Amino acid sequence: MELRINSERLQESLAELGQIGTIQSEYPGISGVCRLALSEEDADARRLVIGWMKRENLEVSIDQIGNIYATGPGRDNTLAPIMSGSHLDSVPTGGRFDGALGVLGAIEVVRTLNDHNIVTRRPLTIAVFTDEEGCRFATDMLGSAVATGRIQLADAWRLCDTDDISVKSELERTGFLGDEQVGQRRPHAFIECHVEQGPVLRHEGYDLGVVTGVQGISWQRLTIIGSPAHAGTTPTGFRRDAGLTAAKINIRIREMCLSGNYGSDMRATMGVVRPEPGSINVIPGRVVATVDLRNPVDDAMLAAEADLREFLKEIADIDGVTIESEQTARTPAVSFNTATQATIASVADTLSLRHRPILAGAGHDAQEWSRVCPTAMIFVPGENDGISHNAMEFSTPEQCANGINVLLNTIFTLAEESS
Ligand code: HGY
Ligand code: MN
Ligand code: MN
Repeated sequence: MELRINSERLQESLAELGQIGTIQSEYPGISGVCRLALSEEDADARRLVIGWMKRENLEVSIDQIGNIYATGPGRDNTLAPIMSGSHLDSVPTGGRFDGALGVLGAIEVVRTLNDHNIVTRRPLTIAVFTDEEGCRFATDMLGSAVATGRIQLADAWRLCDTDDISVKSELERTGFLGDEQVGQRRPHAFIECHVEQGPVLRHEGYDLGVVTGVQGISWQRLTIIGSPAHAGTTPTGFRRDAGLTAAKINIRIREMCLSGNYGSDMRATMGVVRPEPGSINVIPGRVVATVDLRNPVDDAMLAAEADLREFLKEIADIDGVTIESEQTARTPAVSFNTATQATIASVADTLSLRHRPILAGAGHDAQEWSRVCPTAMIFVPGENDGISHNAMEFSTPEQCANGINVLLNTIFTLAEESS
């Protein structure tokens, strides 16, 4: 039996959630969201979603890193649940679908099963994970990484934002410092539906992507120390210009990508460049800059990191500055469970939806859960070349419904598995 979701209801939920932390974009009439992890906006979004979970008679529990788990009973509650979910936090210029589609889609799955009075064999858990984006507290997938043992709770609690406000104090302030002990949950399987955040599916005419895995991620924060000096009186030869060094590093990471020496898919971004004192007539004496490297091949990532380390030493000498590097996130490339992928593909076939295997360019909570249980993802195409981390992020109601219908029927299939 193929079930179908209530697409209008899903769209209403996406629209209502999209009102929380809404920001106007530079595009007339297009709004995005800014819901930084554990901000008031993130907390409001969490409270809205918990209300919807309780309306479906799900039992809600919050763990010590603020992850939210909402569970509905199965026919056999001795069996491990099927878990599905994603995140509600966003980047500062976020779209309405990144993370939200996975959370609201999982809620729509439960709503649809309840509409039909269907109780699956296994219990179902919907999850909302804390600080997936990593923009505010400097490391990504924080909630999932703690729940699956990659990051220790105490280390996570200690992380601070640029105002020196800690994760733990924000969990307390927002009321999401839960008492469920982290690391206890081991679902039978984890499925996440997410927007592709890229152009491939839309351009190639596919309805959805069966995600094969996630590429490796390496984040570092650089602190470049030169000396502030007068922009007018300081001869070029006397300068120790941290801003110039940051620019050279940015050019170098682009050259590394274009060189082909680290594979054809390496990507590098200097997303943060904060010169100090930031005055037009002062040579920057200090710059905080971030480097985000992505590579689907672990050896190539290691080579890129090593070569960048060498370059930093060289350029520090040449420019007369010092460069401190702090690794803030590092995850290897991940492959998802092939049997779980096959279930998604077969469900998509049953629903006559065109699909292809696709590697995730972005990091996702599913990458963490893939270490502890069979895990896979469903990608939904996006309009506007699949742009994301941008208010123009948009997937049509039909694209969303296709993805969540596959999520629904995949969960329904997996929930009947005995082992
Ligand atoms: O940065 C990422 O890949 C994800 O959006 N957190
Ligand atoms: Mn996301
Ligand atoms: Mn994102």
